Amino acid sequence: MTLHRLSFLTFAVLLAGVSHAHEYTVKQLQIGHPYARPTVAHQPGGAAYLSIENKGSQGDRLVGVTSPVAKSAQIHTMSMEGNVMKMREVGEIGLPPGAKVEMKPGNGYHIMLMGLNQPLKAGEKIPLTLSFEKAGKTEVSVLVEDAGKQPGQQATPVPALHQH
Ligand SMILES: [Cu+2]
Repeated sequence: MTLHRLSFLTFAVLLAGVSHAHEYTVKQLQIGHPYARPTVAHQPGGAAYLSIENKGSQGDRLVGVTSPVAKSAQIHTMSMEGNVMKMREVGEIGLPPGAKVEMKPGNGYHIMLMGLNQPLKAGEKIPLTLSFEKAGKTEVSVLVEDAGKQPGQQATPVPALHQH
């Protein structure tokens, strides 16, 4: 009976893990809905997005990202300079207590996947490891989502506009 109960609980926890909430908690950090945009064949890079909220009283920093699907991953920021959208590598994102960073296509931070081993296809999940200065490393699952499914958002203009 104990075993039965345990396996039911495990199942329930697994279900919760794959439901639409798609959230992760690492110490005091809450990571929400990691997703990426599909890429076309021969497109050298893709972008991934997620939110990070620091619910604790101690500051932290996102200091690195890696993924087995890409040769390297970088933290980028994107902003308008005049009429030109420019991206640059920032290396880290500061997370003071109470901070909430929301990555999204078209503005602000994103995670750049450079040198993709294969195109990112809608519906797939790719692993991404986030390294935090204090909370340490954690792996999240990034869902590849079609931009068309979210009205009001346009396809990400990557990596044609990249300026390194
Ligand atoms: Cu970028």
